[in-house]
Amino acid sequence: MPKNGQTQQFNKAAFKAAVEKHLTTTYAATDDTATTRSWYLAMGKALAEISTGNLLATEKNLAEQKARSVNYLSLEFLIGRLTGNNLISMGLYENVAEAMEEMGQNLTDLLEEERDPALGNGGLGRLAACFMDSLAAQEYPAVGYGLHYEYGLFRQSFVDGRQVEAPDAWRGIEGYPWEVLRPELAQEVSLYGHVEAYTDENGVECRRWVPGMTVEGVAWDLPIVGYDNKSVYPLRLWECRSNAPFNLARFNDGDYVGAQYSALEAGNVTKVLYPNDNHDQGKALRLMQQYFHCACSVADILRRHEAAGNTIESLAELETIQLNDTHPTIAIPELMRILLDEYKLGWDKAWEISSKTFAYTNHTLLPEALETWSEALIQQMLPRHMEIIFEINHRFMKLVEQTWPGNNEVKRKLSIIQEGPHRMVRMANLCVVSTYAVNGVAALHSELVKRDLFPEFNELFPGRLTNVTNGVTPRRWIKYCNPGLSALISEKVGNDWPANLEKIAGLEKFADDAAFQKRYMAVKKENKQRLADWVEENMGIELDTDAIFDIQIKRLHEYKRQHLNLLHILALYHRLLNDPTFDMHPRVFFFGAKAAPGYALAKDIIFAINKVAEKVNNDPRLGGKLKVVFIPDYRVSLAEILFPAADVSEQISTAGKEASGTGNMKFAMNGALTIGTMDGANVEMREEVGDENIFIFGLLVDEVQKLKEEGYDPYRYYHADSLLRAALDLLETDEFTPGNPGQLAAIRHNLLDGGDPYLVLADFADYVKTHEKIDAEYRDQKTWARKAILNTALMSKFSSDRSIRDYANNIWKLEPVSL
Ligand code: 26M
Repeated sequence: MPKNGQTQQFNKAAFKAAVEKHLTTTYAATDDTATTRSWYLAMGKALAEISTGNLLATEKNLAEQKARSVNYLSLEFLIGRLTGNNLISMGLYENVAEAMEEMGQNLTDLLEEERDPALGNGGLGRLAACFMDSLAAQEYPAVGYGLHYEYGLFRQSFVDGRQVEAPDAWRGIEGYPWEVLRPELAQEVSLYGHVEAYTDENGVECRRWVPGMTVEGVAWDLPIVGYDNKSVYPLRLWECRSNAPFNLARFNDGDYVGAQYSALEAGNVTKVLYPNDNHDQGKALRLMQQYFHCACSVADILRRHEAAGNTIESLAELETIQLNDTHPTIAIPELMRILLDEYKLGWDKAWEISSKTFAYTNHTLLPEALETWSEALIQQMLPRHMEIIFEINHRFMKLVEQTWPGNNEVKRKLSIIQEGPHRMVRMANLCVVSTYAVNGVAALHSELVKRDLFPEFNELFPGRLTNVTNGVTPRRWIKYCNPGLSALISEKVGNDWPANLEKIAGLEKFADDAAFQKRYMAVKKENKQRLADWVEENMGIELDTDAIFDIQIKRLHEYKRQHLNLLHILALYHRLLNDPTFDMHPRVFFFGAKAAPGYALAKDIIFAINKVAEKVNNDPRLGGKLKVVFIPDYRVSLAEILFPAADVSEQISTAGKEASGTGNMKFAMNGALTIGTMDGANVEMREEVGDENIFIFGLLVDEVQKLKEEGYDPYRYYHADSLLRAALDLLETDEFTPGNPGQLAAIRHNLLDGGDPYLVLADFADYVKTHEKIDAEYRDQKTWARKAILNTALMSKFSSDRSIRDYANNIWKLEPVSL
């Protein structure tokens, strides 16, 4: 098979016939009535026919070979549009463009018809999508298990600068062309009820769950197409449907009708993705989503295992289950329940299998993001699971007693059950106790997991806590989104770099080559123009592509410090208007961010940035030097335009708070220079590119901790720094909200009287100084080009292919199986 070419047999006439067939029989359109949308849908269906065939072939081959597989359990997969990406993976981009052209259709226009499947919030969901891409590209046998939400992450618009949320019906009324229903894989899922003791036919005392009701789980598969190979793995998404006839009988016989049902209509369970990010809310319906996801997924894993003719005792040899954060933790007691109550294994055997099957990834240290569930809620919804959790904890507490005899404090700290008036189940503790591997997502983060979050667990289970640094797929985040740069890279290092990112190191030797620098910067300019065109067309703001494009795109959160960026903008505004000696290279500050709907301060920050943008963009006194653009409804498809267009990447979280970051990697690959703190994966990026090719500022983790211990006083910085004072005080005036002073004051208040929990003021001065350095260095385009090229050249570590190899070699012990 020729590599980096067409991996798919392509018969143009047959393909065109398939498109025509779907146009008429699936979408009831004729050549005359078909819209661009119907053409896109029909093309998608014709392509899905190919991928579905390969999906079934891959499934069959893996079952026959009894291959060891990973099951990636995640409540979120932020996959982004599939059509363009799958065309690239199949090696059919040009062929299909030509076929569609012959039918009078432009492929680029057709691709724009696809809505983003926004089945995730941010980093964690996008990581799951990159990992599926890398598993398939390297043919590590895998199934992704997620939820088929009817509504994905809300759509965001701004009304008078304020975020307004609207539902995201990502499938449209026609359904999503890439998804295939797998009716034969449906599962029944139980909820509520009680546990009863009984004596089995052998006279053994047993316990079993007598459910109060059941719902149905229906599987939809999305094809994850391996780049440049024939493997296609399923992303299996479960949709909840009510099985009303069965339930009605139970509802009617009186016994089972209780208040507990009133909240639930089965159709609601997978209705909508919860829009939280790094914040735990403890809502019952969310627990139901988690359990529904886990019950369907575990049952499907066991079904596959048995269908391939394997015994339950060999489960851990053939299957591993990776938990993407604690969201799918309930899969652990679910597997234990099945092993104990259905397979009738003893506790020790069941525990051995289960604890050798599960591994867990931690994505956060933020206390408010660590999930806990009320014991009472679990008891009511999943009574047998609560029993099993108690038993796990009971046995674990004995181990703690052996290790630290008589030490009740350490028991209280490590217990899976948090004591108090309302007992809570700590899901992270349950994970660490019940899995064979726990990993953080960047070197620094994993060290802090060991040192600060779970020090005693690290003593109890030496070697269990490890690191796998995150990565991103170079197929979507370079090849697909940055065709100009991709062509340039291929010319210099050959065209197999998307599957072997180590190859881009070959660019290093061109970093000082003036001709190459010119072409590299010309590509950057084109990408900036593409973004400027989008902004002009969609927001009516005109931009100068000679300006520095400075971009911060990520969820809105205090710890990510979009308000530090805002304060810097206010400082520039102040200096441009008040300091005649001050000069700066023109700059455009871009933001893209959604705030969780209940997060008031995050919404205030969005409002403030929008108000500042309104004023700044129209103030003739600034001479066009300063522009602020808040891109509405930031999502994967817009990220694909933003990353390639950046000169400067903002990665400015308080040290110790951002577990890894992944946008930081996408920017650097695409030649943006990072301004960032020593946090998350920024630390490792600095190691790769060298200190001269990244702009690091701010307090280090230990300095942050020390300052907090000593008693941090934000007013000290306010009084000592007149520029900071000017910036903060602007928030109290009506400068940006004419006639309404104080509309932006909540941010100032949070920073000064609210104690500035993320040390924005402490890092402000260094941040400003570092931006001055950026301003100066940008003026020397040769040096800048050299640094940008080196960033692209030295990012190979951050391919998600490398992350997946780390998981496969160090945790999963998984071998590729090629089709
Ligand atoms: C919580 C409760 C209810 C509903 C949803 C949630 C929830 C959803 C997503 C909580 C956290 C969620 O995601 C957290 C996240 O995205 N973390 C990021 O993970 C990335 C991948 O590892 C890291 O790069 C980021 O640093 C980390 O913040």
